[in-house]
Amino acid sequence: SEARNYLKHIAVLAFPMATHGPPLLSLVRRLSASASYAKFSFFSTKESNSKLFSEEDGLENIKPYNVNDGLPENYNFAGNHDEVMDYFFKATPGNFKQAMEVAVEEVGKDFTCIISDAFLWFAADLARELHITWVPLWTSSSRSLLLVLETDLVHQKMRSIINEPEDRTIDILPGFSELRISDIPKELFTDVKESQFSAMLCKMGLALPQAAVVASNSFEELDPDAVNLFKSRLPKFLHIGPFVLTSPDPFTSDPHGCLEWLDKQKHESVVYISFGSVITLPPQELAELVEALKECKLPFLWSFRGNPKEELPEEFLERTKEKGKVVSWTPQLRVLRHKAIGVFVTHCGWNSVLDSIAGCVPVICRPFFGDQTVNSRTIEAVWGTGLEIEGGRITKGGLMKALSLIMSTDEGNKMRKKLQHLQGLALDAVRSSGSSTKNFETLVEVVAK
Ligand code: U2F
Repeated sequence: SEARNYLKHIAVLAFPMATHGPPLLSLVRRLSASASYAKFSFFSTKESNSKLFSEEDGLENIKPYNVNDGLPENYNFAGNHDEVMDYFFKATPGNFKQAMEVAVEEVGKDFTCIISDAFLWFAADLARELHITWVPLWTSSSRSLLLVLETDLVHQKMRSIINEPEDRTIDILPGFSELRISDIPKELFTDVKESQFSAMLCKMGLALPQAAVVASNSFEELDPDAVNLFKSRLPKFLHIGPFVLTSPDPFTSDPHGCLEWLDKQKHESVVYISFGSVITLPPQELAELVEALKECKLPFLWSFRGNPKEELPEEFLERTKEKGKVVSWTPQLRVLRHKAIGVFVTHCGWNSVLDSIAGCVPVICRPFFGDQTVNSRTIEAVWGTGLEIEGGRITKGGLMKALSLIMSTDEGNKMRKKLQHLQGLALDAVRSSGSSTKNFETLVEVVAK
């Protein structure tokens, strides 16, 4: 296939951690289907590429290239994702540049465009040096990005209410009046010299206005206030999602037989628990969650990061083996679309939020970092599709209370109705004349230019 003459050669730069690669690859697959004249060279670390691509993919015009992950030789991963990220960022942009040269040589064509995860702000500089366009993809909510773009305003507002209680609301932008001090991502206040993540957000905020367009895995109708705010801040912001409705599900395999197990459970009876791809619960909260699951009568399915046999009490696993299933990974979207699921306990990672809308499953929110606190607040106070866990941390009492509100009162049904409404809006957005489809067509034009 290298012998083919491609009219365009597009570099795709992935952020290799958490669930950032899968949505970027979804976007690229979709683009490649409507741009067969283009070759897409996809750059990520070896580990990330090996999860994203398989031999059978048969993607003729998408080719993965590995970039150096920056880790010292024989590095032993002991659960510290921040450390891995620090090493990765130290290796950028040199690692990408090196691999990009290899791809240009192989394909025999210079790059005509760079698509990247928005986190990789330096792609703006690479594109400028090459005199080509930069198209970043934002993989989370519109609200969380607006707060990053308005970091100065956030700081100014916060200074004016210093020493006020954490649950004080803080009206930063029109339509954001429900936000409390505690919902503002703490990364916006961390010294950029001390945190790569904070430095990255800051640089990203400065770089994004240089993009030809910014794409996002959301849809306009989900958050009209945000759409309005973007008009003056990032006029070329294109909502082209949700990818759960536009693209094949990247996580379909079910080695632990979760779906078969769900088939045996009653309608809307199961509690599904997952805190995404990187978070492990602090020991105290793990213990409280275990106690709640022991006491409550509901069946549960738990996607557990780590080793359940080592980290969960044997007595708990033994006692709940009939009504509960603890596994290392589930086909989450399929799980949430299963009629047996009644509620989803989540960290509010953006992909999980979209999964919950696609499956119309009310959520109980336990956010941890970054965008998650804003997503959680939006779910409870704006969309009304879930509850925040009392006190911000999992306790037996707090969880039992939220579970019984959603599973045994009309609150759960009200949330499901609201979710059905949002799901309908999402389906409309991805129809042939829908907003996300139109925005995607604009994106194709930019990429093909
Ligand atoms: C980071 O998010 P995470 O990777 O921690 O979590 P999600 O955005 O919720 O994505 C998890 C994905 O993995 C899938 C699930 C989602 O697509 O369907 N999954 C699964 O298939 N099976 C499982 O057992 C568990 C998960 C970050 F932490 C967040 O704050 C950001 O919002 C997010 C996007 O930028 O990235």
